[in-house]
Amino acid sequence: MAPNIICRKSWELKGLEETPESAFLNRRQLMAGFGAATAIGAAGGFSAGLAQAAEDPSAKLYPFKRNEAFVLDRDLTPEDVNSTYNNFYEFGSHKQISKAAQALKVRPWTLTIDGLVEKPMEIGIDDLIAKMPLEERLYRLRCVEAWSMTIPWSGFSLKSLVEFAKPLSSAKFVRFETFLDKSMASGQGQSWYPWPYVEGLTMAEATNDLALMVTGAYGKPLAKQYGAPLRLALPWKYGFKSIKSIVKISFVEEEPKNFWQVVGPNEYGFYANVNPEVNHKRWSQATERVLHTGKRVPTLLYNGYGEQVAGLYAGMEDQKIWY
Ligand SMILES: Nc1nc2c(c(=O)[nH]1)N[C@H]1C(S)=C(S)[C@@H](COP(=O)(O)O)O[C@H]1N2
Ligand SMILES: [Mo]
Repeated sequence: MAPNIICRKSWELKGLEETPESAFLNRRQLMAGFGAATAIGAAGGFSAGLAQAAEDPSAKLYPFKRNEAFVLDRDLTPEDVNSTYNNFYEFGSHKQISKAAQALKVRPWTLTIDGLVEKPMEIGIDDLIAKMPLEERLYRLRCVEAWSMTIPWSGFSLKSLVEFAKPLSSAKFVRFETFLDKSMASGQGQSWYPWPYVEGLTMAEATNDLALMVTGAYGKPLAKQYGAPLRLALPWKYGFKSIKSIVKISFVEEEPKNFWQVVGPNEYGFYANVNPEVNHKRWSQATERVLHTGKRVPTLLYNGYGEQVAGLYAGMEDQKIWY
């Protein structure tokens, strides 16, 4: 096992409290980030962004029909809790970014599909939505910082988008990229981060039924702070894999380096599957704080989705697949 994976029991760990993804940053960077956090945090509105849905041209398509195959063991996180506690570093390295995120311009929005595909293309978000099989699913989200939510997402399977893209057999991975525009997203002015945000999946992961491309939540188009107009939801992986505000999907041969791997090379691996037995360097992953109750509950292997995804990792137990 890699030296950074420590398997001490949770009660031996000092810092059970969650720490932001950015906690490894050096003091100078933290101080700079702090100034911005205070300024934006003070302006954060309680229900910022919830009204925006009405102006969205795709609003008339909602709500999507719920896929009853996805059931939860806990209540949904209320919308006002979810919409005011977000990780979206493009708009600040703290949770109160909902107000700042309203600067995100979600139309026109073009998705580029390129790399190892039959024919690279660009497609407008509304044209794409019109071609995809739309559904609603209730999913958990487990952040690596040890808090969790439960969310009614609207969208379509990533599998259906992969089929639409017609990748070549030489494609081994899918690479996702977020927009890049620091005039719109002040966080992208923080030069120590490797913008734009990038994520990746193996082809097998991308075509697993659980991988969801998200266009909406709570029965309407995505509020901007959730990563409008197109994000991923990968409920068996830590939240940072669920990349927001996607502008490009590339089919590639090599394993993409994701944002957090570049920022903290000894911390965040490519797979980042939820595993309560593999502690983070500075805190336990054995339990999670349910955001809307404040209660700690046990974290489950693959965040409870083992039945659907464990097969993807058969034979990989000895590899460093979590971190
Ligand atoms: N582009 C981008 N995508 C991102 C992030 C980000 O900072 N930028 N944060 C990630 C993290 S750490 C988490 S936990 C989830 C949070 O999603 P939510 O704010 O909708 O709960 O988004 C993920 N996707
Ligand atoms: Mo996260």
